[in-house]
Amino acid sequence: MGPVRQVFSRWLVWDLPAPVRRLVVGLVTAYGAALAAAAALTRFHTADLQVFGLLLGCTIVSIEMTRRVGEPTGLVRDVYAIWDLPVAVLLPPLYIMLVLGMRTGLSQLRVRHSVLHRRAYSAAAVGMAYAAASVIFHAAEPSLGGGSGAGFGAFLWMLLAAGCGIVRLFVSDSLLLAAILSSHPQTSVRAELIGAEATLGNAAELCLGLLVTFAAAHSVYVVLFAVPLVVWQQRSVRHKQLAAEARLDGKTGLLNDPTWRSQAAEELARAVRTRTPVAVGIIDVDHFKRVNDTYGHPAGDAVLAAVAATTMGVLREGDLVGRIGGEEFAFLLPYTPAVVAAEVAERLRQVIPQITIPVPVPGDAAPPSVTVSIGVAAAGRVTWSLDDFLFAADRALYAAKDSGRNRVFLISADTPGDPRPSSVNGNGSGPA
Ligand code: GH3
Ligand code: MG
Ligand code: MG
Repeated sequence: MGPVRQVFSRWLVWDLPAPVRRLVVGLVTAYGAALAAAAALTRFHTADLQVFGLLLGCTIVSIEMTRRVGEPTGLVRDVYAIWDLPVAVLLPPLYIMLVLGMRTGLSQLRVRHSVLHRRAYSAAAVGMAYAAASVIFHAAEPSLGGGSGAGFGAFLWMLLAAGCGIVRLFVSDSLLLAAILSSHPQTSVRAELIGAEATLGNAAELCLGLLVTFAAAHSVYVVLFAVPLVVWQQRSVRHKQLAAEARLDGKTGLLNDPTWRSQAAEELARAVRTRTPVAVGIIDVDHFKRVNDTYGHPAGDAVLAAVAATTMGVLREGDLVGRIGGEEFAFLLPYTPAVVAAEVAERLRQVIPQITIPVPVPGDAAPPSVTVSIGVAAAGRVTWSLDDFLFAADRALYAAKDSGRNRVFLISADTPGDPRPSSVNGNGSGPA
């Protein structure tokens, strides 16, 4: 294989399911076309190039001074809008599109080698959004009359810039959401996009961006005073993201094993104090090795992510879900008696085989689908430790596997004895 083919084969975009591939290729191509059109339409002025050079320099310094902090692998949040907004507002759209392209290249080379199509898509999404904001700003600015001058006129000018910043955020988040949801339909990104913390972060970033824009409109070198502020802000945002990410399992987004155990132990201590019932369950995917053998490891990973997302969807907000092994997941249900825990596990057992997994399928094979076996250990009054619960749930899981898989088995601390099939609806819990 020649070097060009090698590069292209690493561009994993070709492995994506068709709708996601169309979205990625479509947006990146449209971005290239918009960039070419903007380049053809832009009249270059020395003053513009000076502002562009200075703000681009600030961006590069900010990246270089924070790159050792690293970059999280999920939805990446940063504070570069503080440098982007002035470029979009003060200069023709071409410049912000160039900044996005250059920053993406620099992040890829200097911070973290990420999957190329993901970086390209993000850059195109944010770049298109800024280009739209820039076009709107330049179209509306003349009607304000006074420019960024002073007094109330300046306030109106800032309001227009703020409006464009909000348009940018809305367009880029919508495009990112479209890609996330078309590749992982079950993903919940509400907290990351519109949670309280995210909204406050966006507001702070926008306001700082507006102040820098106003300063740059009056005297461009003043923006240098914002450099330490942006570096400091970027570091703290990244630290927070990385600390949160270290608690999660990278493949599924669930709590990882140590985090799940420590939070589960806290929940158990609380259940002992408040004398409330608790149930702990272990889910094991049936014959998972066959999925890997038939469809390949990446498809296996997609199945794990889909099972995790579905489990999160079925359980309630306060329930704890973690990935405790390769294809094993654990859940803890606070305030939940045995009979309800069995119902919840039964719902999972029935829902998981219905998941459609968005992966390319070899030849005319059927898309992957899996069943699960679940062992549940429940206690009305908690006297067991977490290890006791897990040991009991594991025994119940083995009993479920032994009796043919695709079943829920239950052990109750209140009625000692061997694991028994949970008898939701009085039918016994197993395949029809
Ligand atoms: P059983 O019904 O008895 O549980 O059979 P099984 O095939 O699910 O169980 P087994 O323990 O034999 O195999 C588990 C497989 O899970 C083997 C391992 O390669 C695979 N696995 C573990 N972690 C991962 C992962 O992160 N990704 C993928 N794709 N496969 C994984
Ligand atoms: Mg297993
Ligand atoms: Mg298994």
